[in-house]
Amino acid sequence: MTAPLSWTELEALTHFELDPVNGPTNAQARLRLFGRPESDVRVTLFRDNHAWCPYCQKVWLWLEEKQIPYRIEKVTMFCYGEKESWYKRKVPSGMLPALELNGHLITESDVILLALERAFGPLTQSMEDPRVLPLRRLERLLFQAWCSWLCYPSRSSKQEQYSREQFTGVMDKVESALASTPGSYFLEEFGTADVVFTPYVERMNASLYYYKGYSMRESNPRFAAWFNAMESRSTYRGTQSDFHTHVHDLPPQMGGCWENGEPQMLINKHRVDHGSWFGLPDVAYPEPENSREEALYRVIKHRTNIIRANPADDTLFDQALRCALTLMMTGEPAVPPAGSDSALRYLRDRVNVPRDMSIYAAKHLRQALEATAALVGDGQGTPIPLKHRRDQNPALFA
Ligand SMILES: N[C@@H](CCC(=O)N[C@@H](CS)C(=O)NCC(=O)O)C(=O)O
Repeated sequence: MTAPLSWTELEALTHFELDPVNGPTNAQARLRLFGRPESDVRVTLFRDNHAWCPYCQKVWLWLEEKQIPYRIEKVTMFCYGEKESWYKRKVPSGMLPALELNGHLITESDVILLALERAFGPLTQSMEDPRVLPLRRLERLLFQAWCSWLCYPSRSSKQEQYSREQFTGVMDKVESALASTPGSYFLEEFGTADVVFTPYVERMNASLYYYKGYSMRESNPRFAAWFNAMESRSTYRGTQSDFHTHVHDLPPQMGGCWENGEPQMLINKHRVDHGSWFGLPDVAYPEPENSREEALYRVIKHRTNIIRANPADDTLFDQALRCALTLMMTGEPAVPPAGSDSALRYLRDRVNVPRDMSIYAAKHLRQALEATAALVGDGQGTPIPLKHRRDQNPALFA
């Protein structure tokens, strides 16, 4: 056992650097230039603070793929806190995403993509291409089958089985669509159809694993190959979330997610909530070498707010957090103060991907927080609320 490193000693252990403006896709940027001058910016994307909204992810990914210079304005979603009044004046419904193109405001993600296509050309294929239209319809069909299974309680195991078969039936159609062209993407080349599918299949993969014990990525080989191909793109990696973030973000947004209580579901749920987070089918690309350094860098940057937002005493949690970071960086366990187990697990449950850090960085941080907490007890943090996520209110981090 070792003593926890000081913040200064920890700072010396990270050389993580990322240029948010011209570097790879990232959730922290407020401006993206792709090496162009700021005077080239004609677009502002209004998206949610938590990089959670699936419709925002669709537009975000499109802009990143096309390398269109743009500004980002972040807005709070209703279930996380107070909607900014400047945004309500602009978009009275408060809905996201919205986009300003040459000063004109556009809402509705598909309308936004059509306007962007008109201004900058399509992303390989147009949204209205005759090969893309049936794929867009298939995506909505899969979405409906997913909602019917996930968001309504089953009154019997027969009904549960029916909902599952409805979903896997549509999934078979997705497999056939993917198999009908050479390569891993929906059409011959990566393009609009892949962007349209991305946000919700990422959420389906997470939620069905956790609430239904069904591993979409492991049960569908063409879909798995498509997911791997998406993960070969740094654009997608920059927007990609993890299982833990999704399964706890979804219930307030979807009006509830229903567990089926089956043995595999219970195993999966325990794994997503308590670890180990490595090896989960939320990611398959090899881990970048600097993921621990990234996690450390992000925690150091926001440590004052992280400590303030934690329900535990600041001095106690400061020390406990340094113990976890010491373990993460040196492999040496450092015993945290008695009573800090629930505070460490509170943070373990509130790391948000990709808002705070990328997927592997978050796995390391969750793992170190859990292992350090386990040295002093099995106390859990305040439960994650199901009806809202005001525990993640961005105002706490202003
Ligand atoms: N049809 C819309 C749907 C957009 C939508 O449902 N946005 C949700 C977030 S996923 C929203 O902004 N809700 C308001 C809020 O949560 O603050 C689109 O495609 O843009």
